[in-house]
Amino acid sequence: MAEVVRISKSLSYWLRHRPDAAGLTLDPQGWADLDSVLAALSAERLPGDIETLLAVVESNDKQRFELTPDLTRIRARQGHSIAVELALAPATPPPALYHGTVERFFSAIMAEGLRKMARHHVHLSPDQRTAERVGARRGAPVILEIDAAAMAEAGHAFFVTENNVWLTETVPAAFLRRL
Ligand code: HQG
Repeated sequence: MAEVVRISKSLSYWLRHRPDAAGLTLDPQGWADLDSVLAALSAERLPGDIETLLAVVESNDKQRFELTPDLTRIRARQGHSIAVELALAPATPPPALYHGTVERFFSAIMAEGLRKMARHHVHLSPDQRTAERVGARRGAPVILEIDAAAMAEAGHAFFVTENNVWLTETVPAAFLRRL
C-alpha cells in the first residue's frame, strides 16, 4: 500500500475510532495535538514530518482531516465512532440526496429505514456517482434516493460537512426510493 494511503488510514483509525491505540487523547471537539500525531506516525515507521502530513491532508480524496490555522492540532472532519462534538450547523438539504448500499442490506433498510449503525449519523451523498462509490466499497452498489425535501418538511434535521457529506439521524423507509 502506498505510504500516503497508510498515513491516511492510520489517521482515520486514531482520530475517528481509537486514539488510545496511538497514545493520543482527543479534546471534546475531536482535536489531537499535532506533534503527538507526528510522533505516533514515526512510531509506526511512517514519515513523521509536518510537510508530509500537510501533503496527505491536502491531497486526501475526501478531505477527511482538518488542521487548526496555527498548525498545532488535527482532527477528522466526520466518521467518528467515539464521542465528539463537531458543532455542525443545521442546513437545508437539496431536494434529493443519495445513499449507496448493497443488496444484502436492502430488505432490512426498507423495513427499518437507514440507521446510523456504528457512526454518529447516517451519511448521505449529494449525487448518485458519489453514492455509487460508497456502495461499491461493499459490492455491487444499490442506490437509494432520499426525498430530503419531504424529510426537512417533516422536521428532520440535516447537517453538512465541509467536504459535502450530508448527515442526519435516521431516514425512515417512507422517504426512500430505490433507483
Ligand atoms: C447499512 C465512507 C441494515 C448502510 C464512505 C451501510 C461514506 C443498514 C452500512 C461514509 C441499515 C453502514 C459512510 C439497516 C444502514 N439495516 N443495514 N437498517 N441502515 N445500513 O460505513 O454510508 O472513507 O457506517 O447502507 O465513503 O456506507 O469513512 O456507512 O452499508 O462517505 O471517509 O449499513 O464512509 O467514507 O456502513 O459510509 P457505514 P456508509 P470514509
